[in-house]
Amino acid sequence: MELKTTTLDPLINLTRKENGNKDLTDFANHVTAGLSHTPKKLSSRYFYDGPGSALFQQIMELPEYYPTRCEYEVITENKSAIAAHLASEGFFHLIDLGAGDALKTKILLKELQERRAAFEYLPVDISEDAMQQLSSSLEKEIPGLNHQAVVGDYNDSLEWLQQNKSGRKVILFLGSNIGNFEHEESLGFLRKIRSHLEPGDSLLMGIDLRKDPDTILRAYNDFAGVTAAFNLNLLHRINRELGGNFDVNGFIHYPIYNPQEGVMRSYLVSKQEQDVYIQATGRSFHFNAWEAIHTESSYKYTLPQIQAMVEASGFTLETIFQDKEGCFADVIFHAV
Ligand code: AVI
Repeated sequence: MELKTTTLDPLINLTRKENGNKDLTDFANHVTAGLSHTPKKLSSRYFYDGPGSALFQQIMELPEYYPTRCEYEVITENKSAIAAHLASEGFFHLIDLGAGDALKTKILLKELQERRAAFEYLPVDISEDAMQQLSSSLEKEIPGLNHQAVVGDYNDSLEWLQQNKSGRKVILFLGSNIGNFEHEESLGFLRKIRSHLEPGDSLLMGIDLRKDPDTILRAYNDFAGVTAAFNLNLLHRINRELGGNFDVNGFIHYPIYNPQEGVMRSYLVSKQEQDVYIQATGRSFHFNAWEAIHTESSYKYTLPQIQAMVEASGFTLETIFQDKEGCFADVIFHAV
């Protein structure tokens, strides 16, 4: 097969500056709604500003954070079978949702390139820094790779891809990012992905599996306190971007795993009664002593749950790849 050699703009930014004020207004509205809600809540979507993304990189290197290592093993051990599946039907667009540093995807990219597969790599991420770094690292590490990075949220990027890229598509959704959606949202999101695909297109999704609750809890409560800093950064971000006066030391990171629901929930708990003023919202918010803000859910799945969720979204299961210990699964689905 021949490699496609079109010259592409290396980076497309769908979040350009003119959206800056809208993004800030959305953030301020989200904070007003979440801190007025009983019980208080904020979305983990807002974890990933510059400092938050850097902290997440550190989390992925922690000894306690097993998902990255387990998925790395799944992809390394099965790269040949996965690449054979992806490249079985000629040219395709490989769309990597939430690509970040693409550490695991690069294993597949190298394998695909060795097989001289015909494809174009389209990493998508909300962080422009991450996409710029990824573009330059791809040029050094995988010369000749046909790629174009897209900066944007999942929805805008899927729309852009539908309008600008025709032909077979394979979506990668690695790193158990699906776990950060509540169950109903994950169904809605997978249906949205499906609506941007044609029958015969594929989805390769990485999902963290249920396991010893202590192992899970440790992964979100690491000894070095990096996950605590990651969670607390949300309050720093509100201070920086919305003119908040959170005393961040007045809050603690508190993660707890529910083994019946298979969900890790993280909270920020106020150590004392306090009021916080946030300029961009024009309001103060009251916290009772030990009142908590729910900031993140990380769902862990069983294999039957994964199959049911994805089949309910218009896909059929093709193959499940797992690491030796059964910690993590990467699953290929076909759009029907
Ligand atoms: C991005 N996401 C899949 C991570 C997770 O495991 O839920 C985010 C994270 N939160 C705390 N540690 C890592």
